[in-house]
Amino acid sequence: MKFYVTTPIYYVNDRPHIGHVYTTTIADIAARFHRLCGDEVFFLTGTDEHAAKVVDSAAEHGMTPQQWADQNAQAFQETFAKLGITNDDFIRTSQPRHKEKAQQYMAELLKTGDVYLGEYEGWYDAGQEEYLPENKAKEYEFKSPINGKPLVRKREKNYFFRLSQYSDALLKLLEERPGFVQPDVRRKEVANRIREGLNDIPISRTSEHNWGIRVPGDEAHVIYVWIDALFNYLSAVDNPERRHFWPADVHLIAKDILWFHAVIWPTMLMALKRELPRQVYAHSFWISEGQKMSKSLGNFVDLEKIDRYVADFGLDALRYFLARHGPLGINDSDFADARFNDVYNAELADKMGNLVNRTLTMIQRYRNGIVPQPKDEALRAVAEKMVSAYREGMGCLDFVGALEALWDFVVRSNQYVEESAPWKLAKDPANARQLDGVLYNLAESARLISVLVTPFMPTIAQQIRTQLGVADKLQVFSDEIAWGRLAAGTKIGLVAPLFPKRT
Ligand code: ME8
Repeated sequence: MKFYVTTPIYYVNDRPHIGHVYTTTIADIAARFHRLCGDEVFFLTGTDEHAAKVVDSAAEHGMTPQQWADQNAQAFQETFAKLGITNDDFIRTSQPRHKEKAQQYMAELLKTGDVYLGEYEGWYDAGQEEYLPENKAKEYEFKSPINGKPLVRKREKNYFFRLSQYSDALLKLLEERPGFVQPDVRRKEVANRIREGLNDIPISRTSEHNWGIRVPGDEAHVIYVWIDALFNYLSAVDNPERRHFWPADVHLIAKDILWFHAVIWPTMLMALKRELPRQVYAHSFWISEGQKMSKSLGNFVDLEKIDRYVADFGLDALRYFLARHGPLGINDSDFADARFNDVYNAELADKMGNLVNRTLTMIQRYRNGIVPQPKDEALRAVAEKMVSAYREGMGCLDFVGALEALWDFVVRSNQYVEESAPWKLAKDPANARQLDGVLYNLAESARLISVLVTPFMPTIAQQIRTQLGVADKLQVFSDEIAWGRLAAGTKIGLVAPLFPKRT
């Protein structure tokens, strides 16, 4: 099976922050899981570079827009590399390979009869590069719902796309394929807004700055930056080697840009007669220390702060925190320092770290570091039930559910240690076989945990495997999850705490 996952392409004007890191990390976890399952994965991220504000910022910094974009795109690439993100490609909309394809799609659109030249006047949110419908503009008191800056009344001659003709097709799509927009609440929001009526939308802008992709055959216009940006998902794989990846399996985004992905993008693809992506998944937002992140409040989780967390707790702990306590689903999440600390200590150090550490320490102490023979399969049924819940969660981006199932199993295994009290069994040689069986079950649990945490905490997973003496490369997921795979007689490695306690 193939699996094609994308993140938004980020505005090159911003510095990367926790929001960008979050979506990209979630996509990375999905990509790693599918690779583990043996799927052929294509994981795409990148930068959106033709926004008008790039021209302004570049000028402020005494650079050309391209120089400014190059510098900032590099910051994103370096950040993702540093954070161990395994994207297969990084697309930049200023790259010739993208520009060429975008022009080709635009030329195709111009021929469809769905596009006409018209004039538009409306309320424009310059920060978001989008027009707001009259009623929305009013609702937000003519200020940007995103950055609070006043909307601008603007009039432009543009190429328009007949979005208004697509209401029925879109509503049918949402009804027939409920998985197309997830979570359900978001799909319903989109459907309700479609029912309020769709206006035709501009897909070009007058090219004031010579920054953007020209509309083929019309020097006066560039492709509207949002249309240019959406094209990236297709342009990146629109070549003989990658064509089989289309349609994308999931476009991972946050709720702020759902309209573009759930309404505009599929209608573009319908007009272009291309297959639609299988899913658009819109997660919610990180806030920070209980409030909306804002530079002026000083609660922005920026790169420097992210670096500090990685230095203090390790990259894998950050990934775990993002996946387990982040805004997948419909609720916003709070990135709070105290919460991070608690999660690290309670869930990582006390539960998982402790289970693995005490298991290996006992094998060291009571069995000279050799994994003993199995006796019974006391944990097998719970393990199998957990694996199936984990699998289900991983398959539908319910990473919180998958991790909950896994952590329940960790808790159950810790209880099993208490109940079977190996330290008591060790006192009487008559219990030797019993003790063997308990230690084997625990070691096998640790192995299984190492497999299942791999997409979330690849380094920790490898550390567990090295300590357990099974450091060789993971085989395919379906084999690895079979209970009893750990060979008796395995010599364990050096034992060390996975998550040293923090205060
Ligand atoms: O919108 N919490 O780019 P962008 C969680 N270029 N995720 C967040 C977040 C937060 N507080 N803030 C940002 C654009 N994000 C366009 C996209 S795609 C064809 C073009 C993440 O740089 C989240 O994924 O503003 C959100 O959708 C994205 O960053 C917006 O990134």
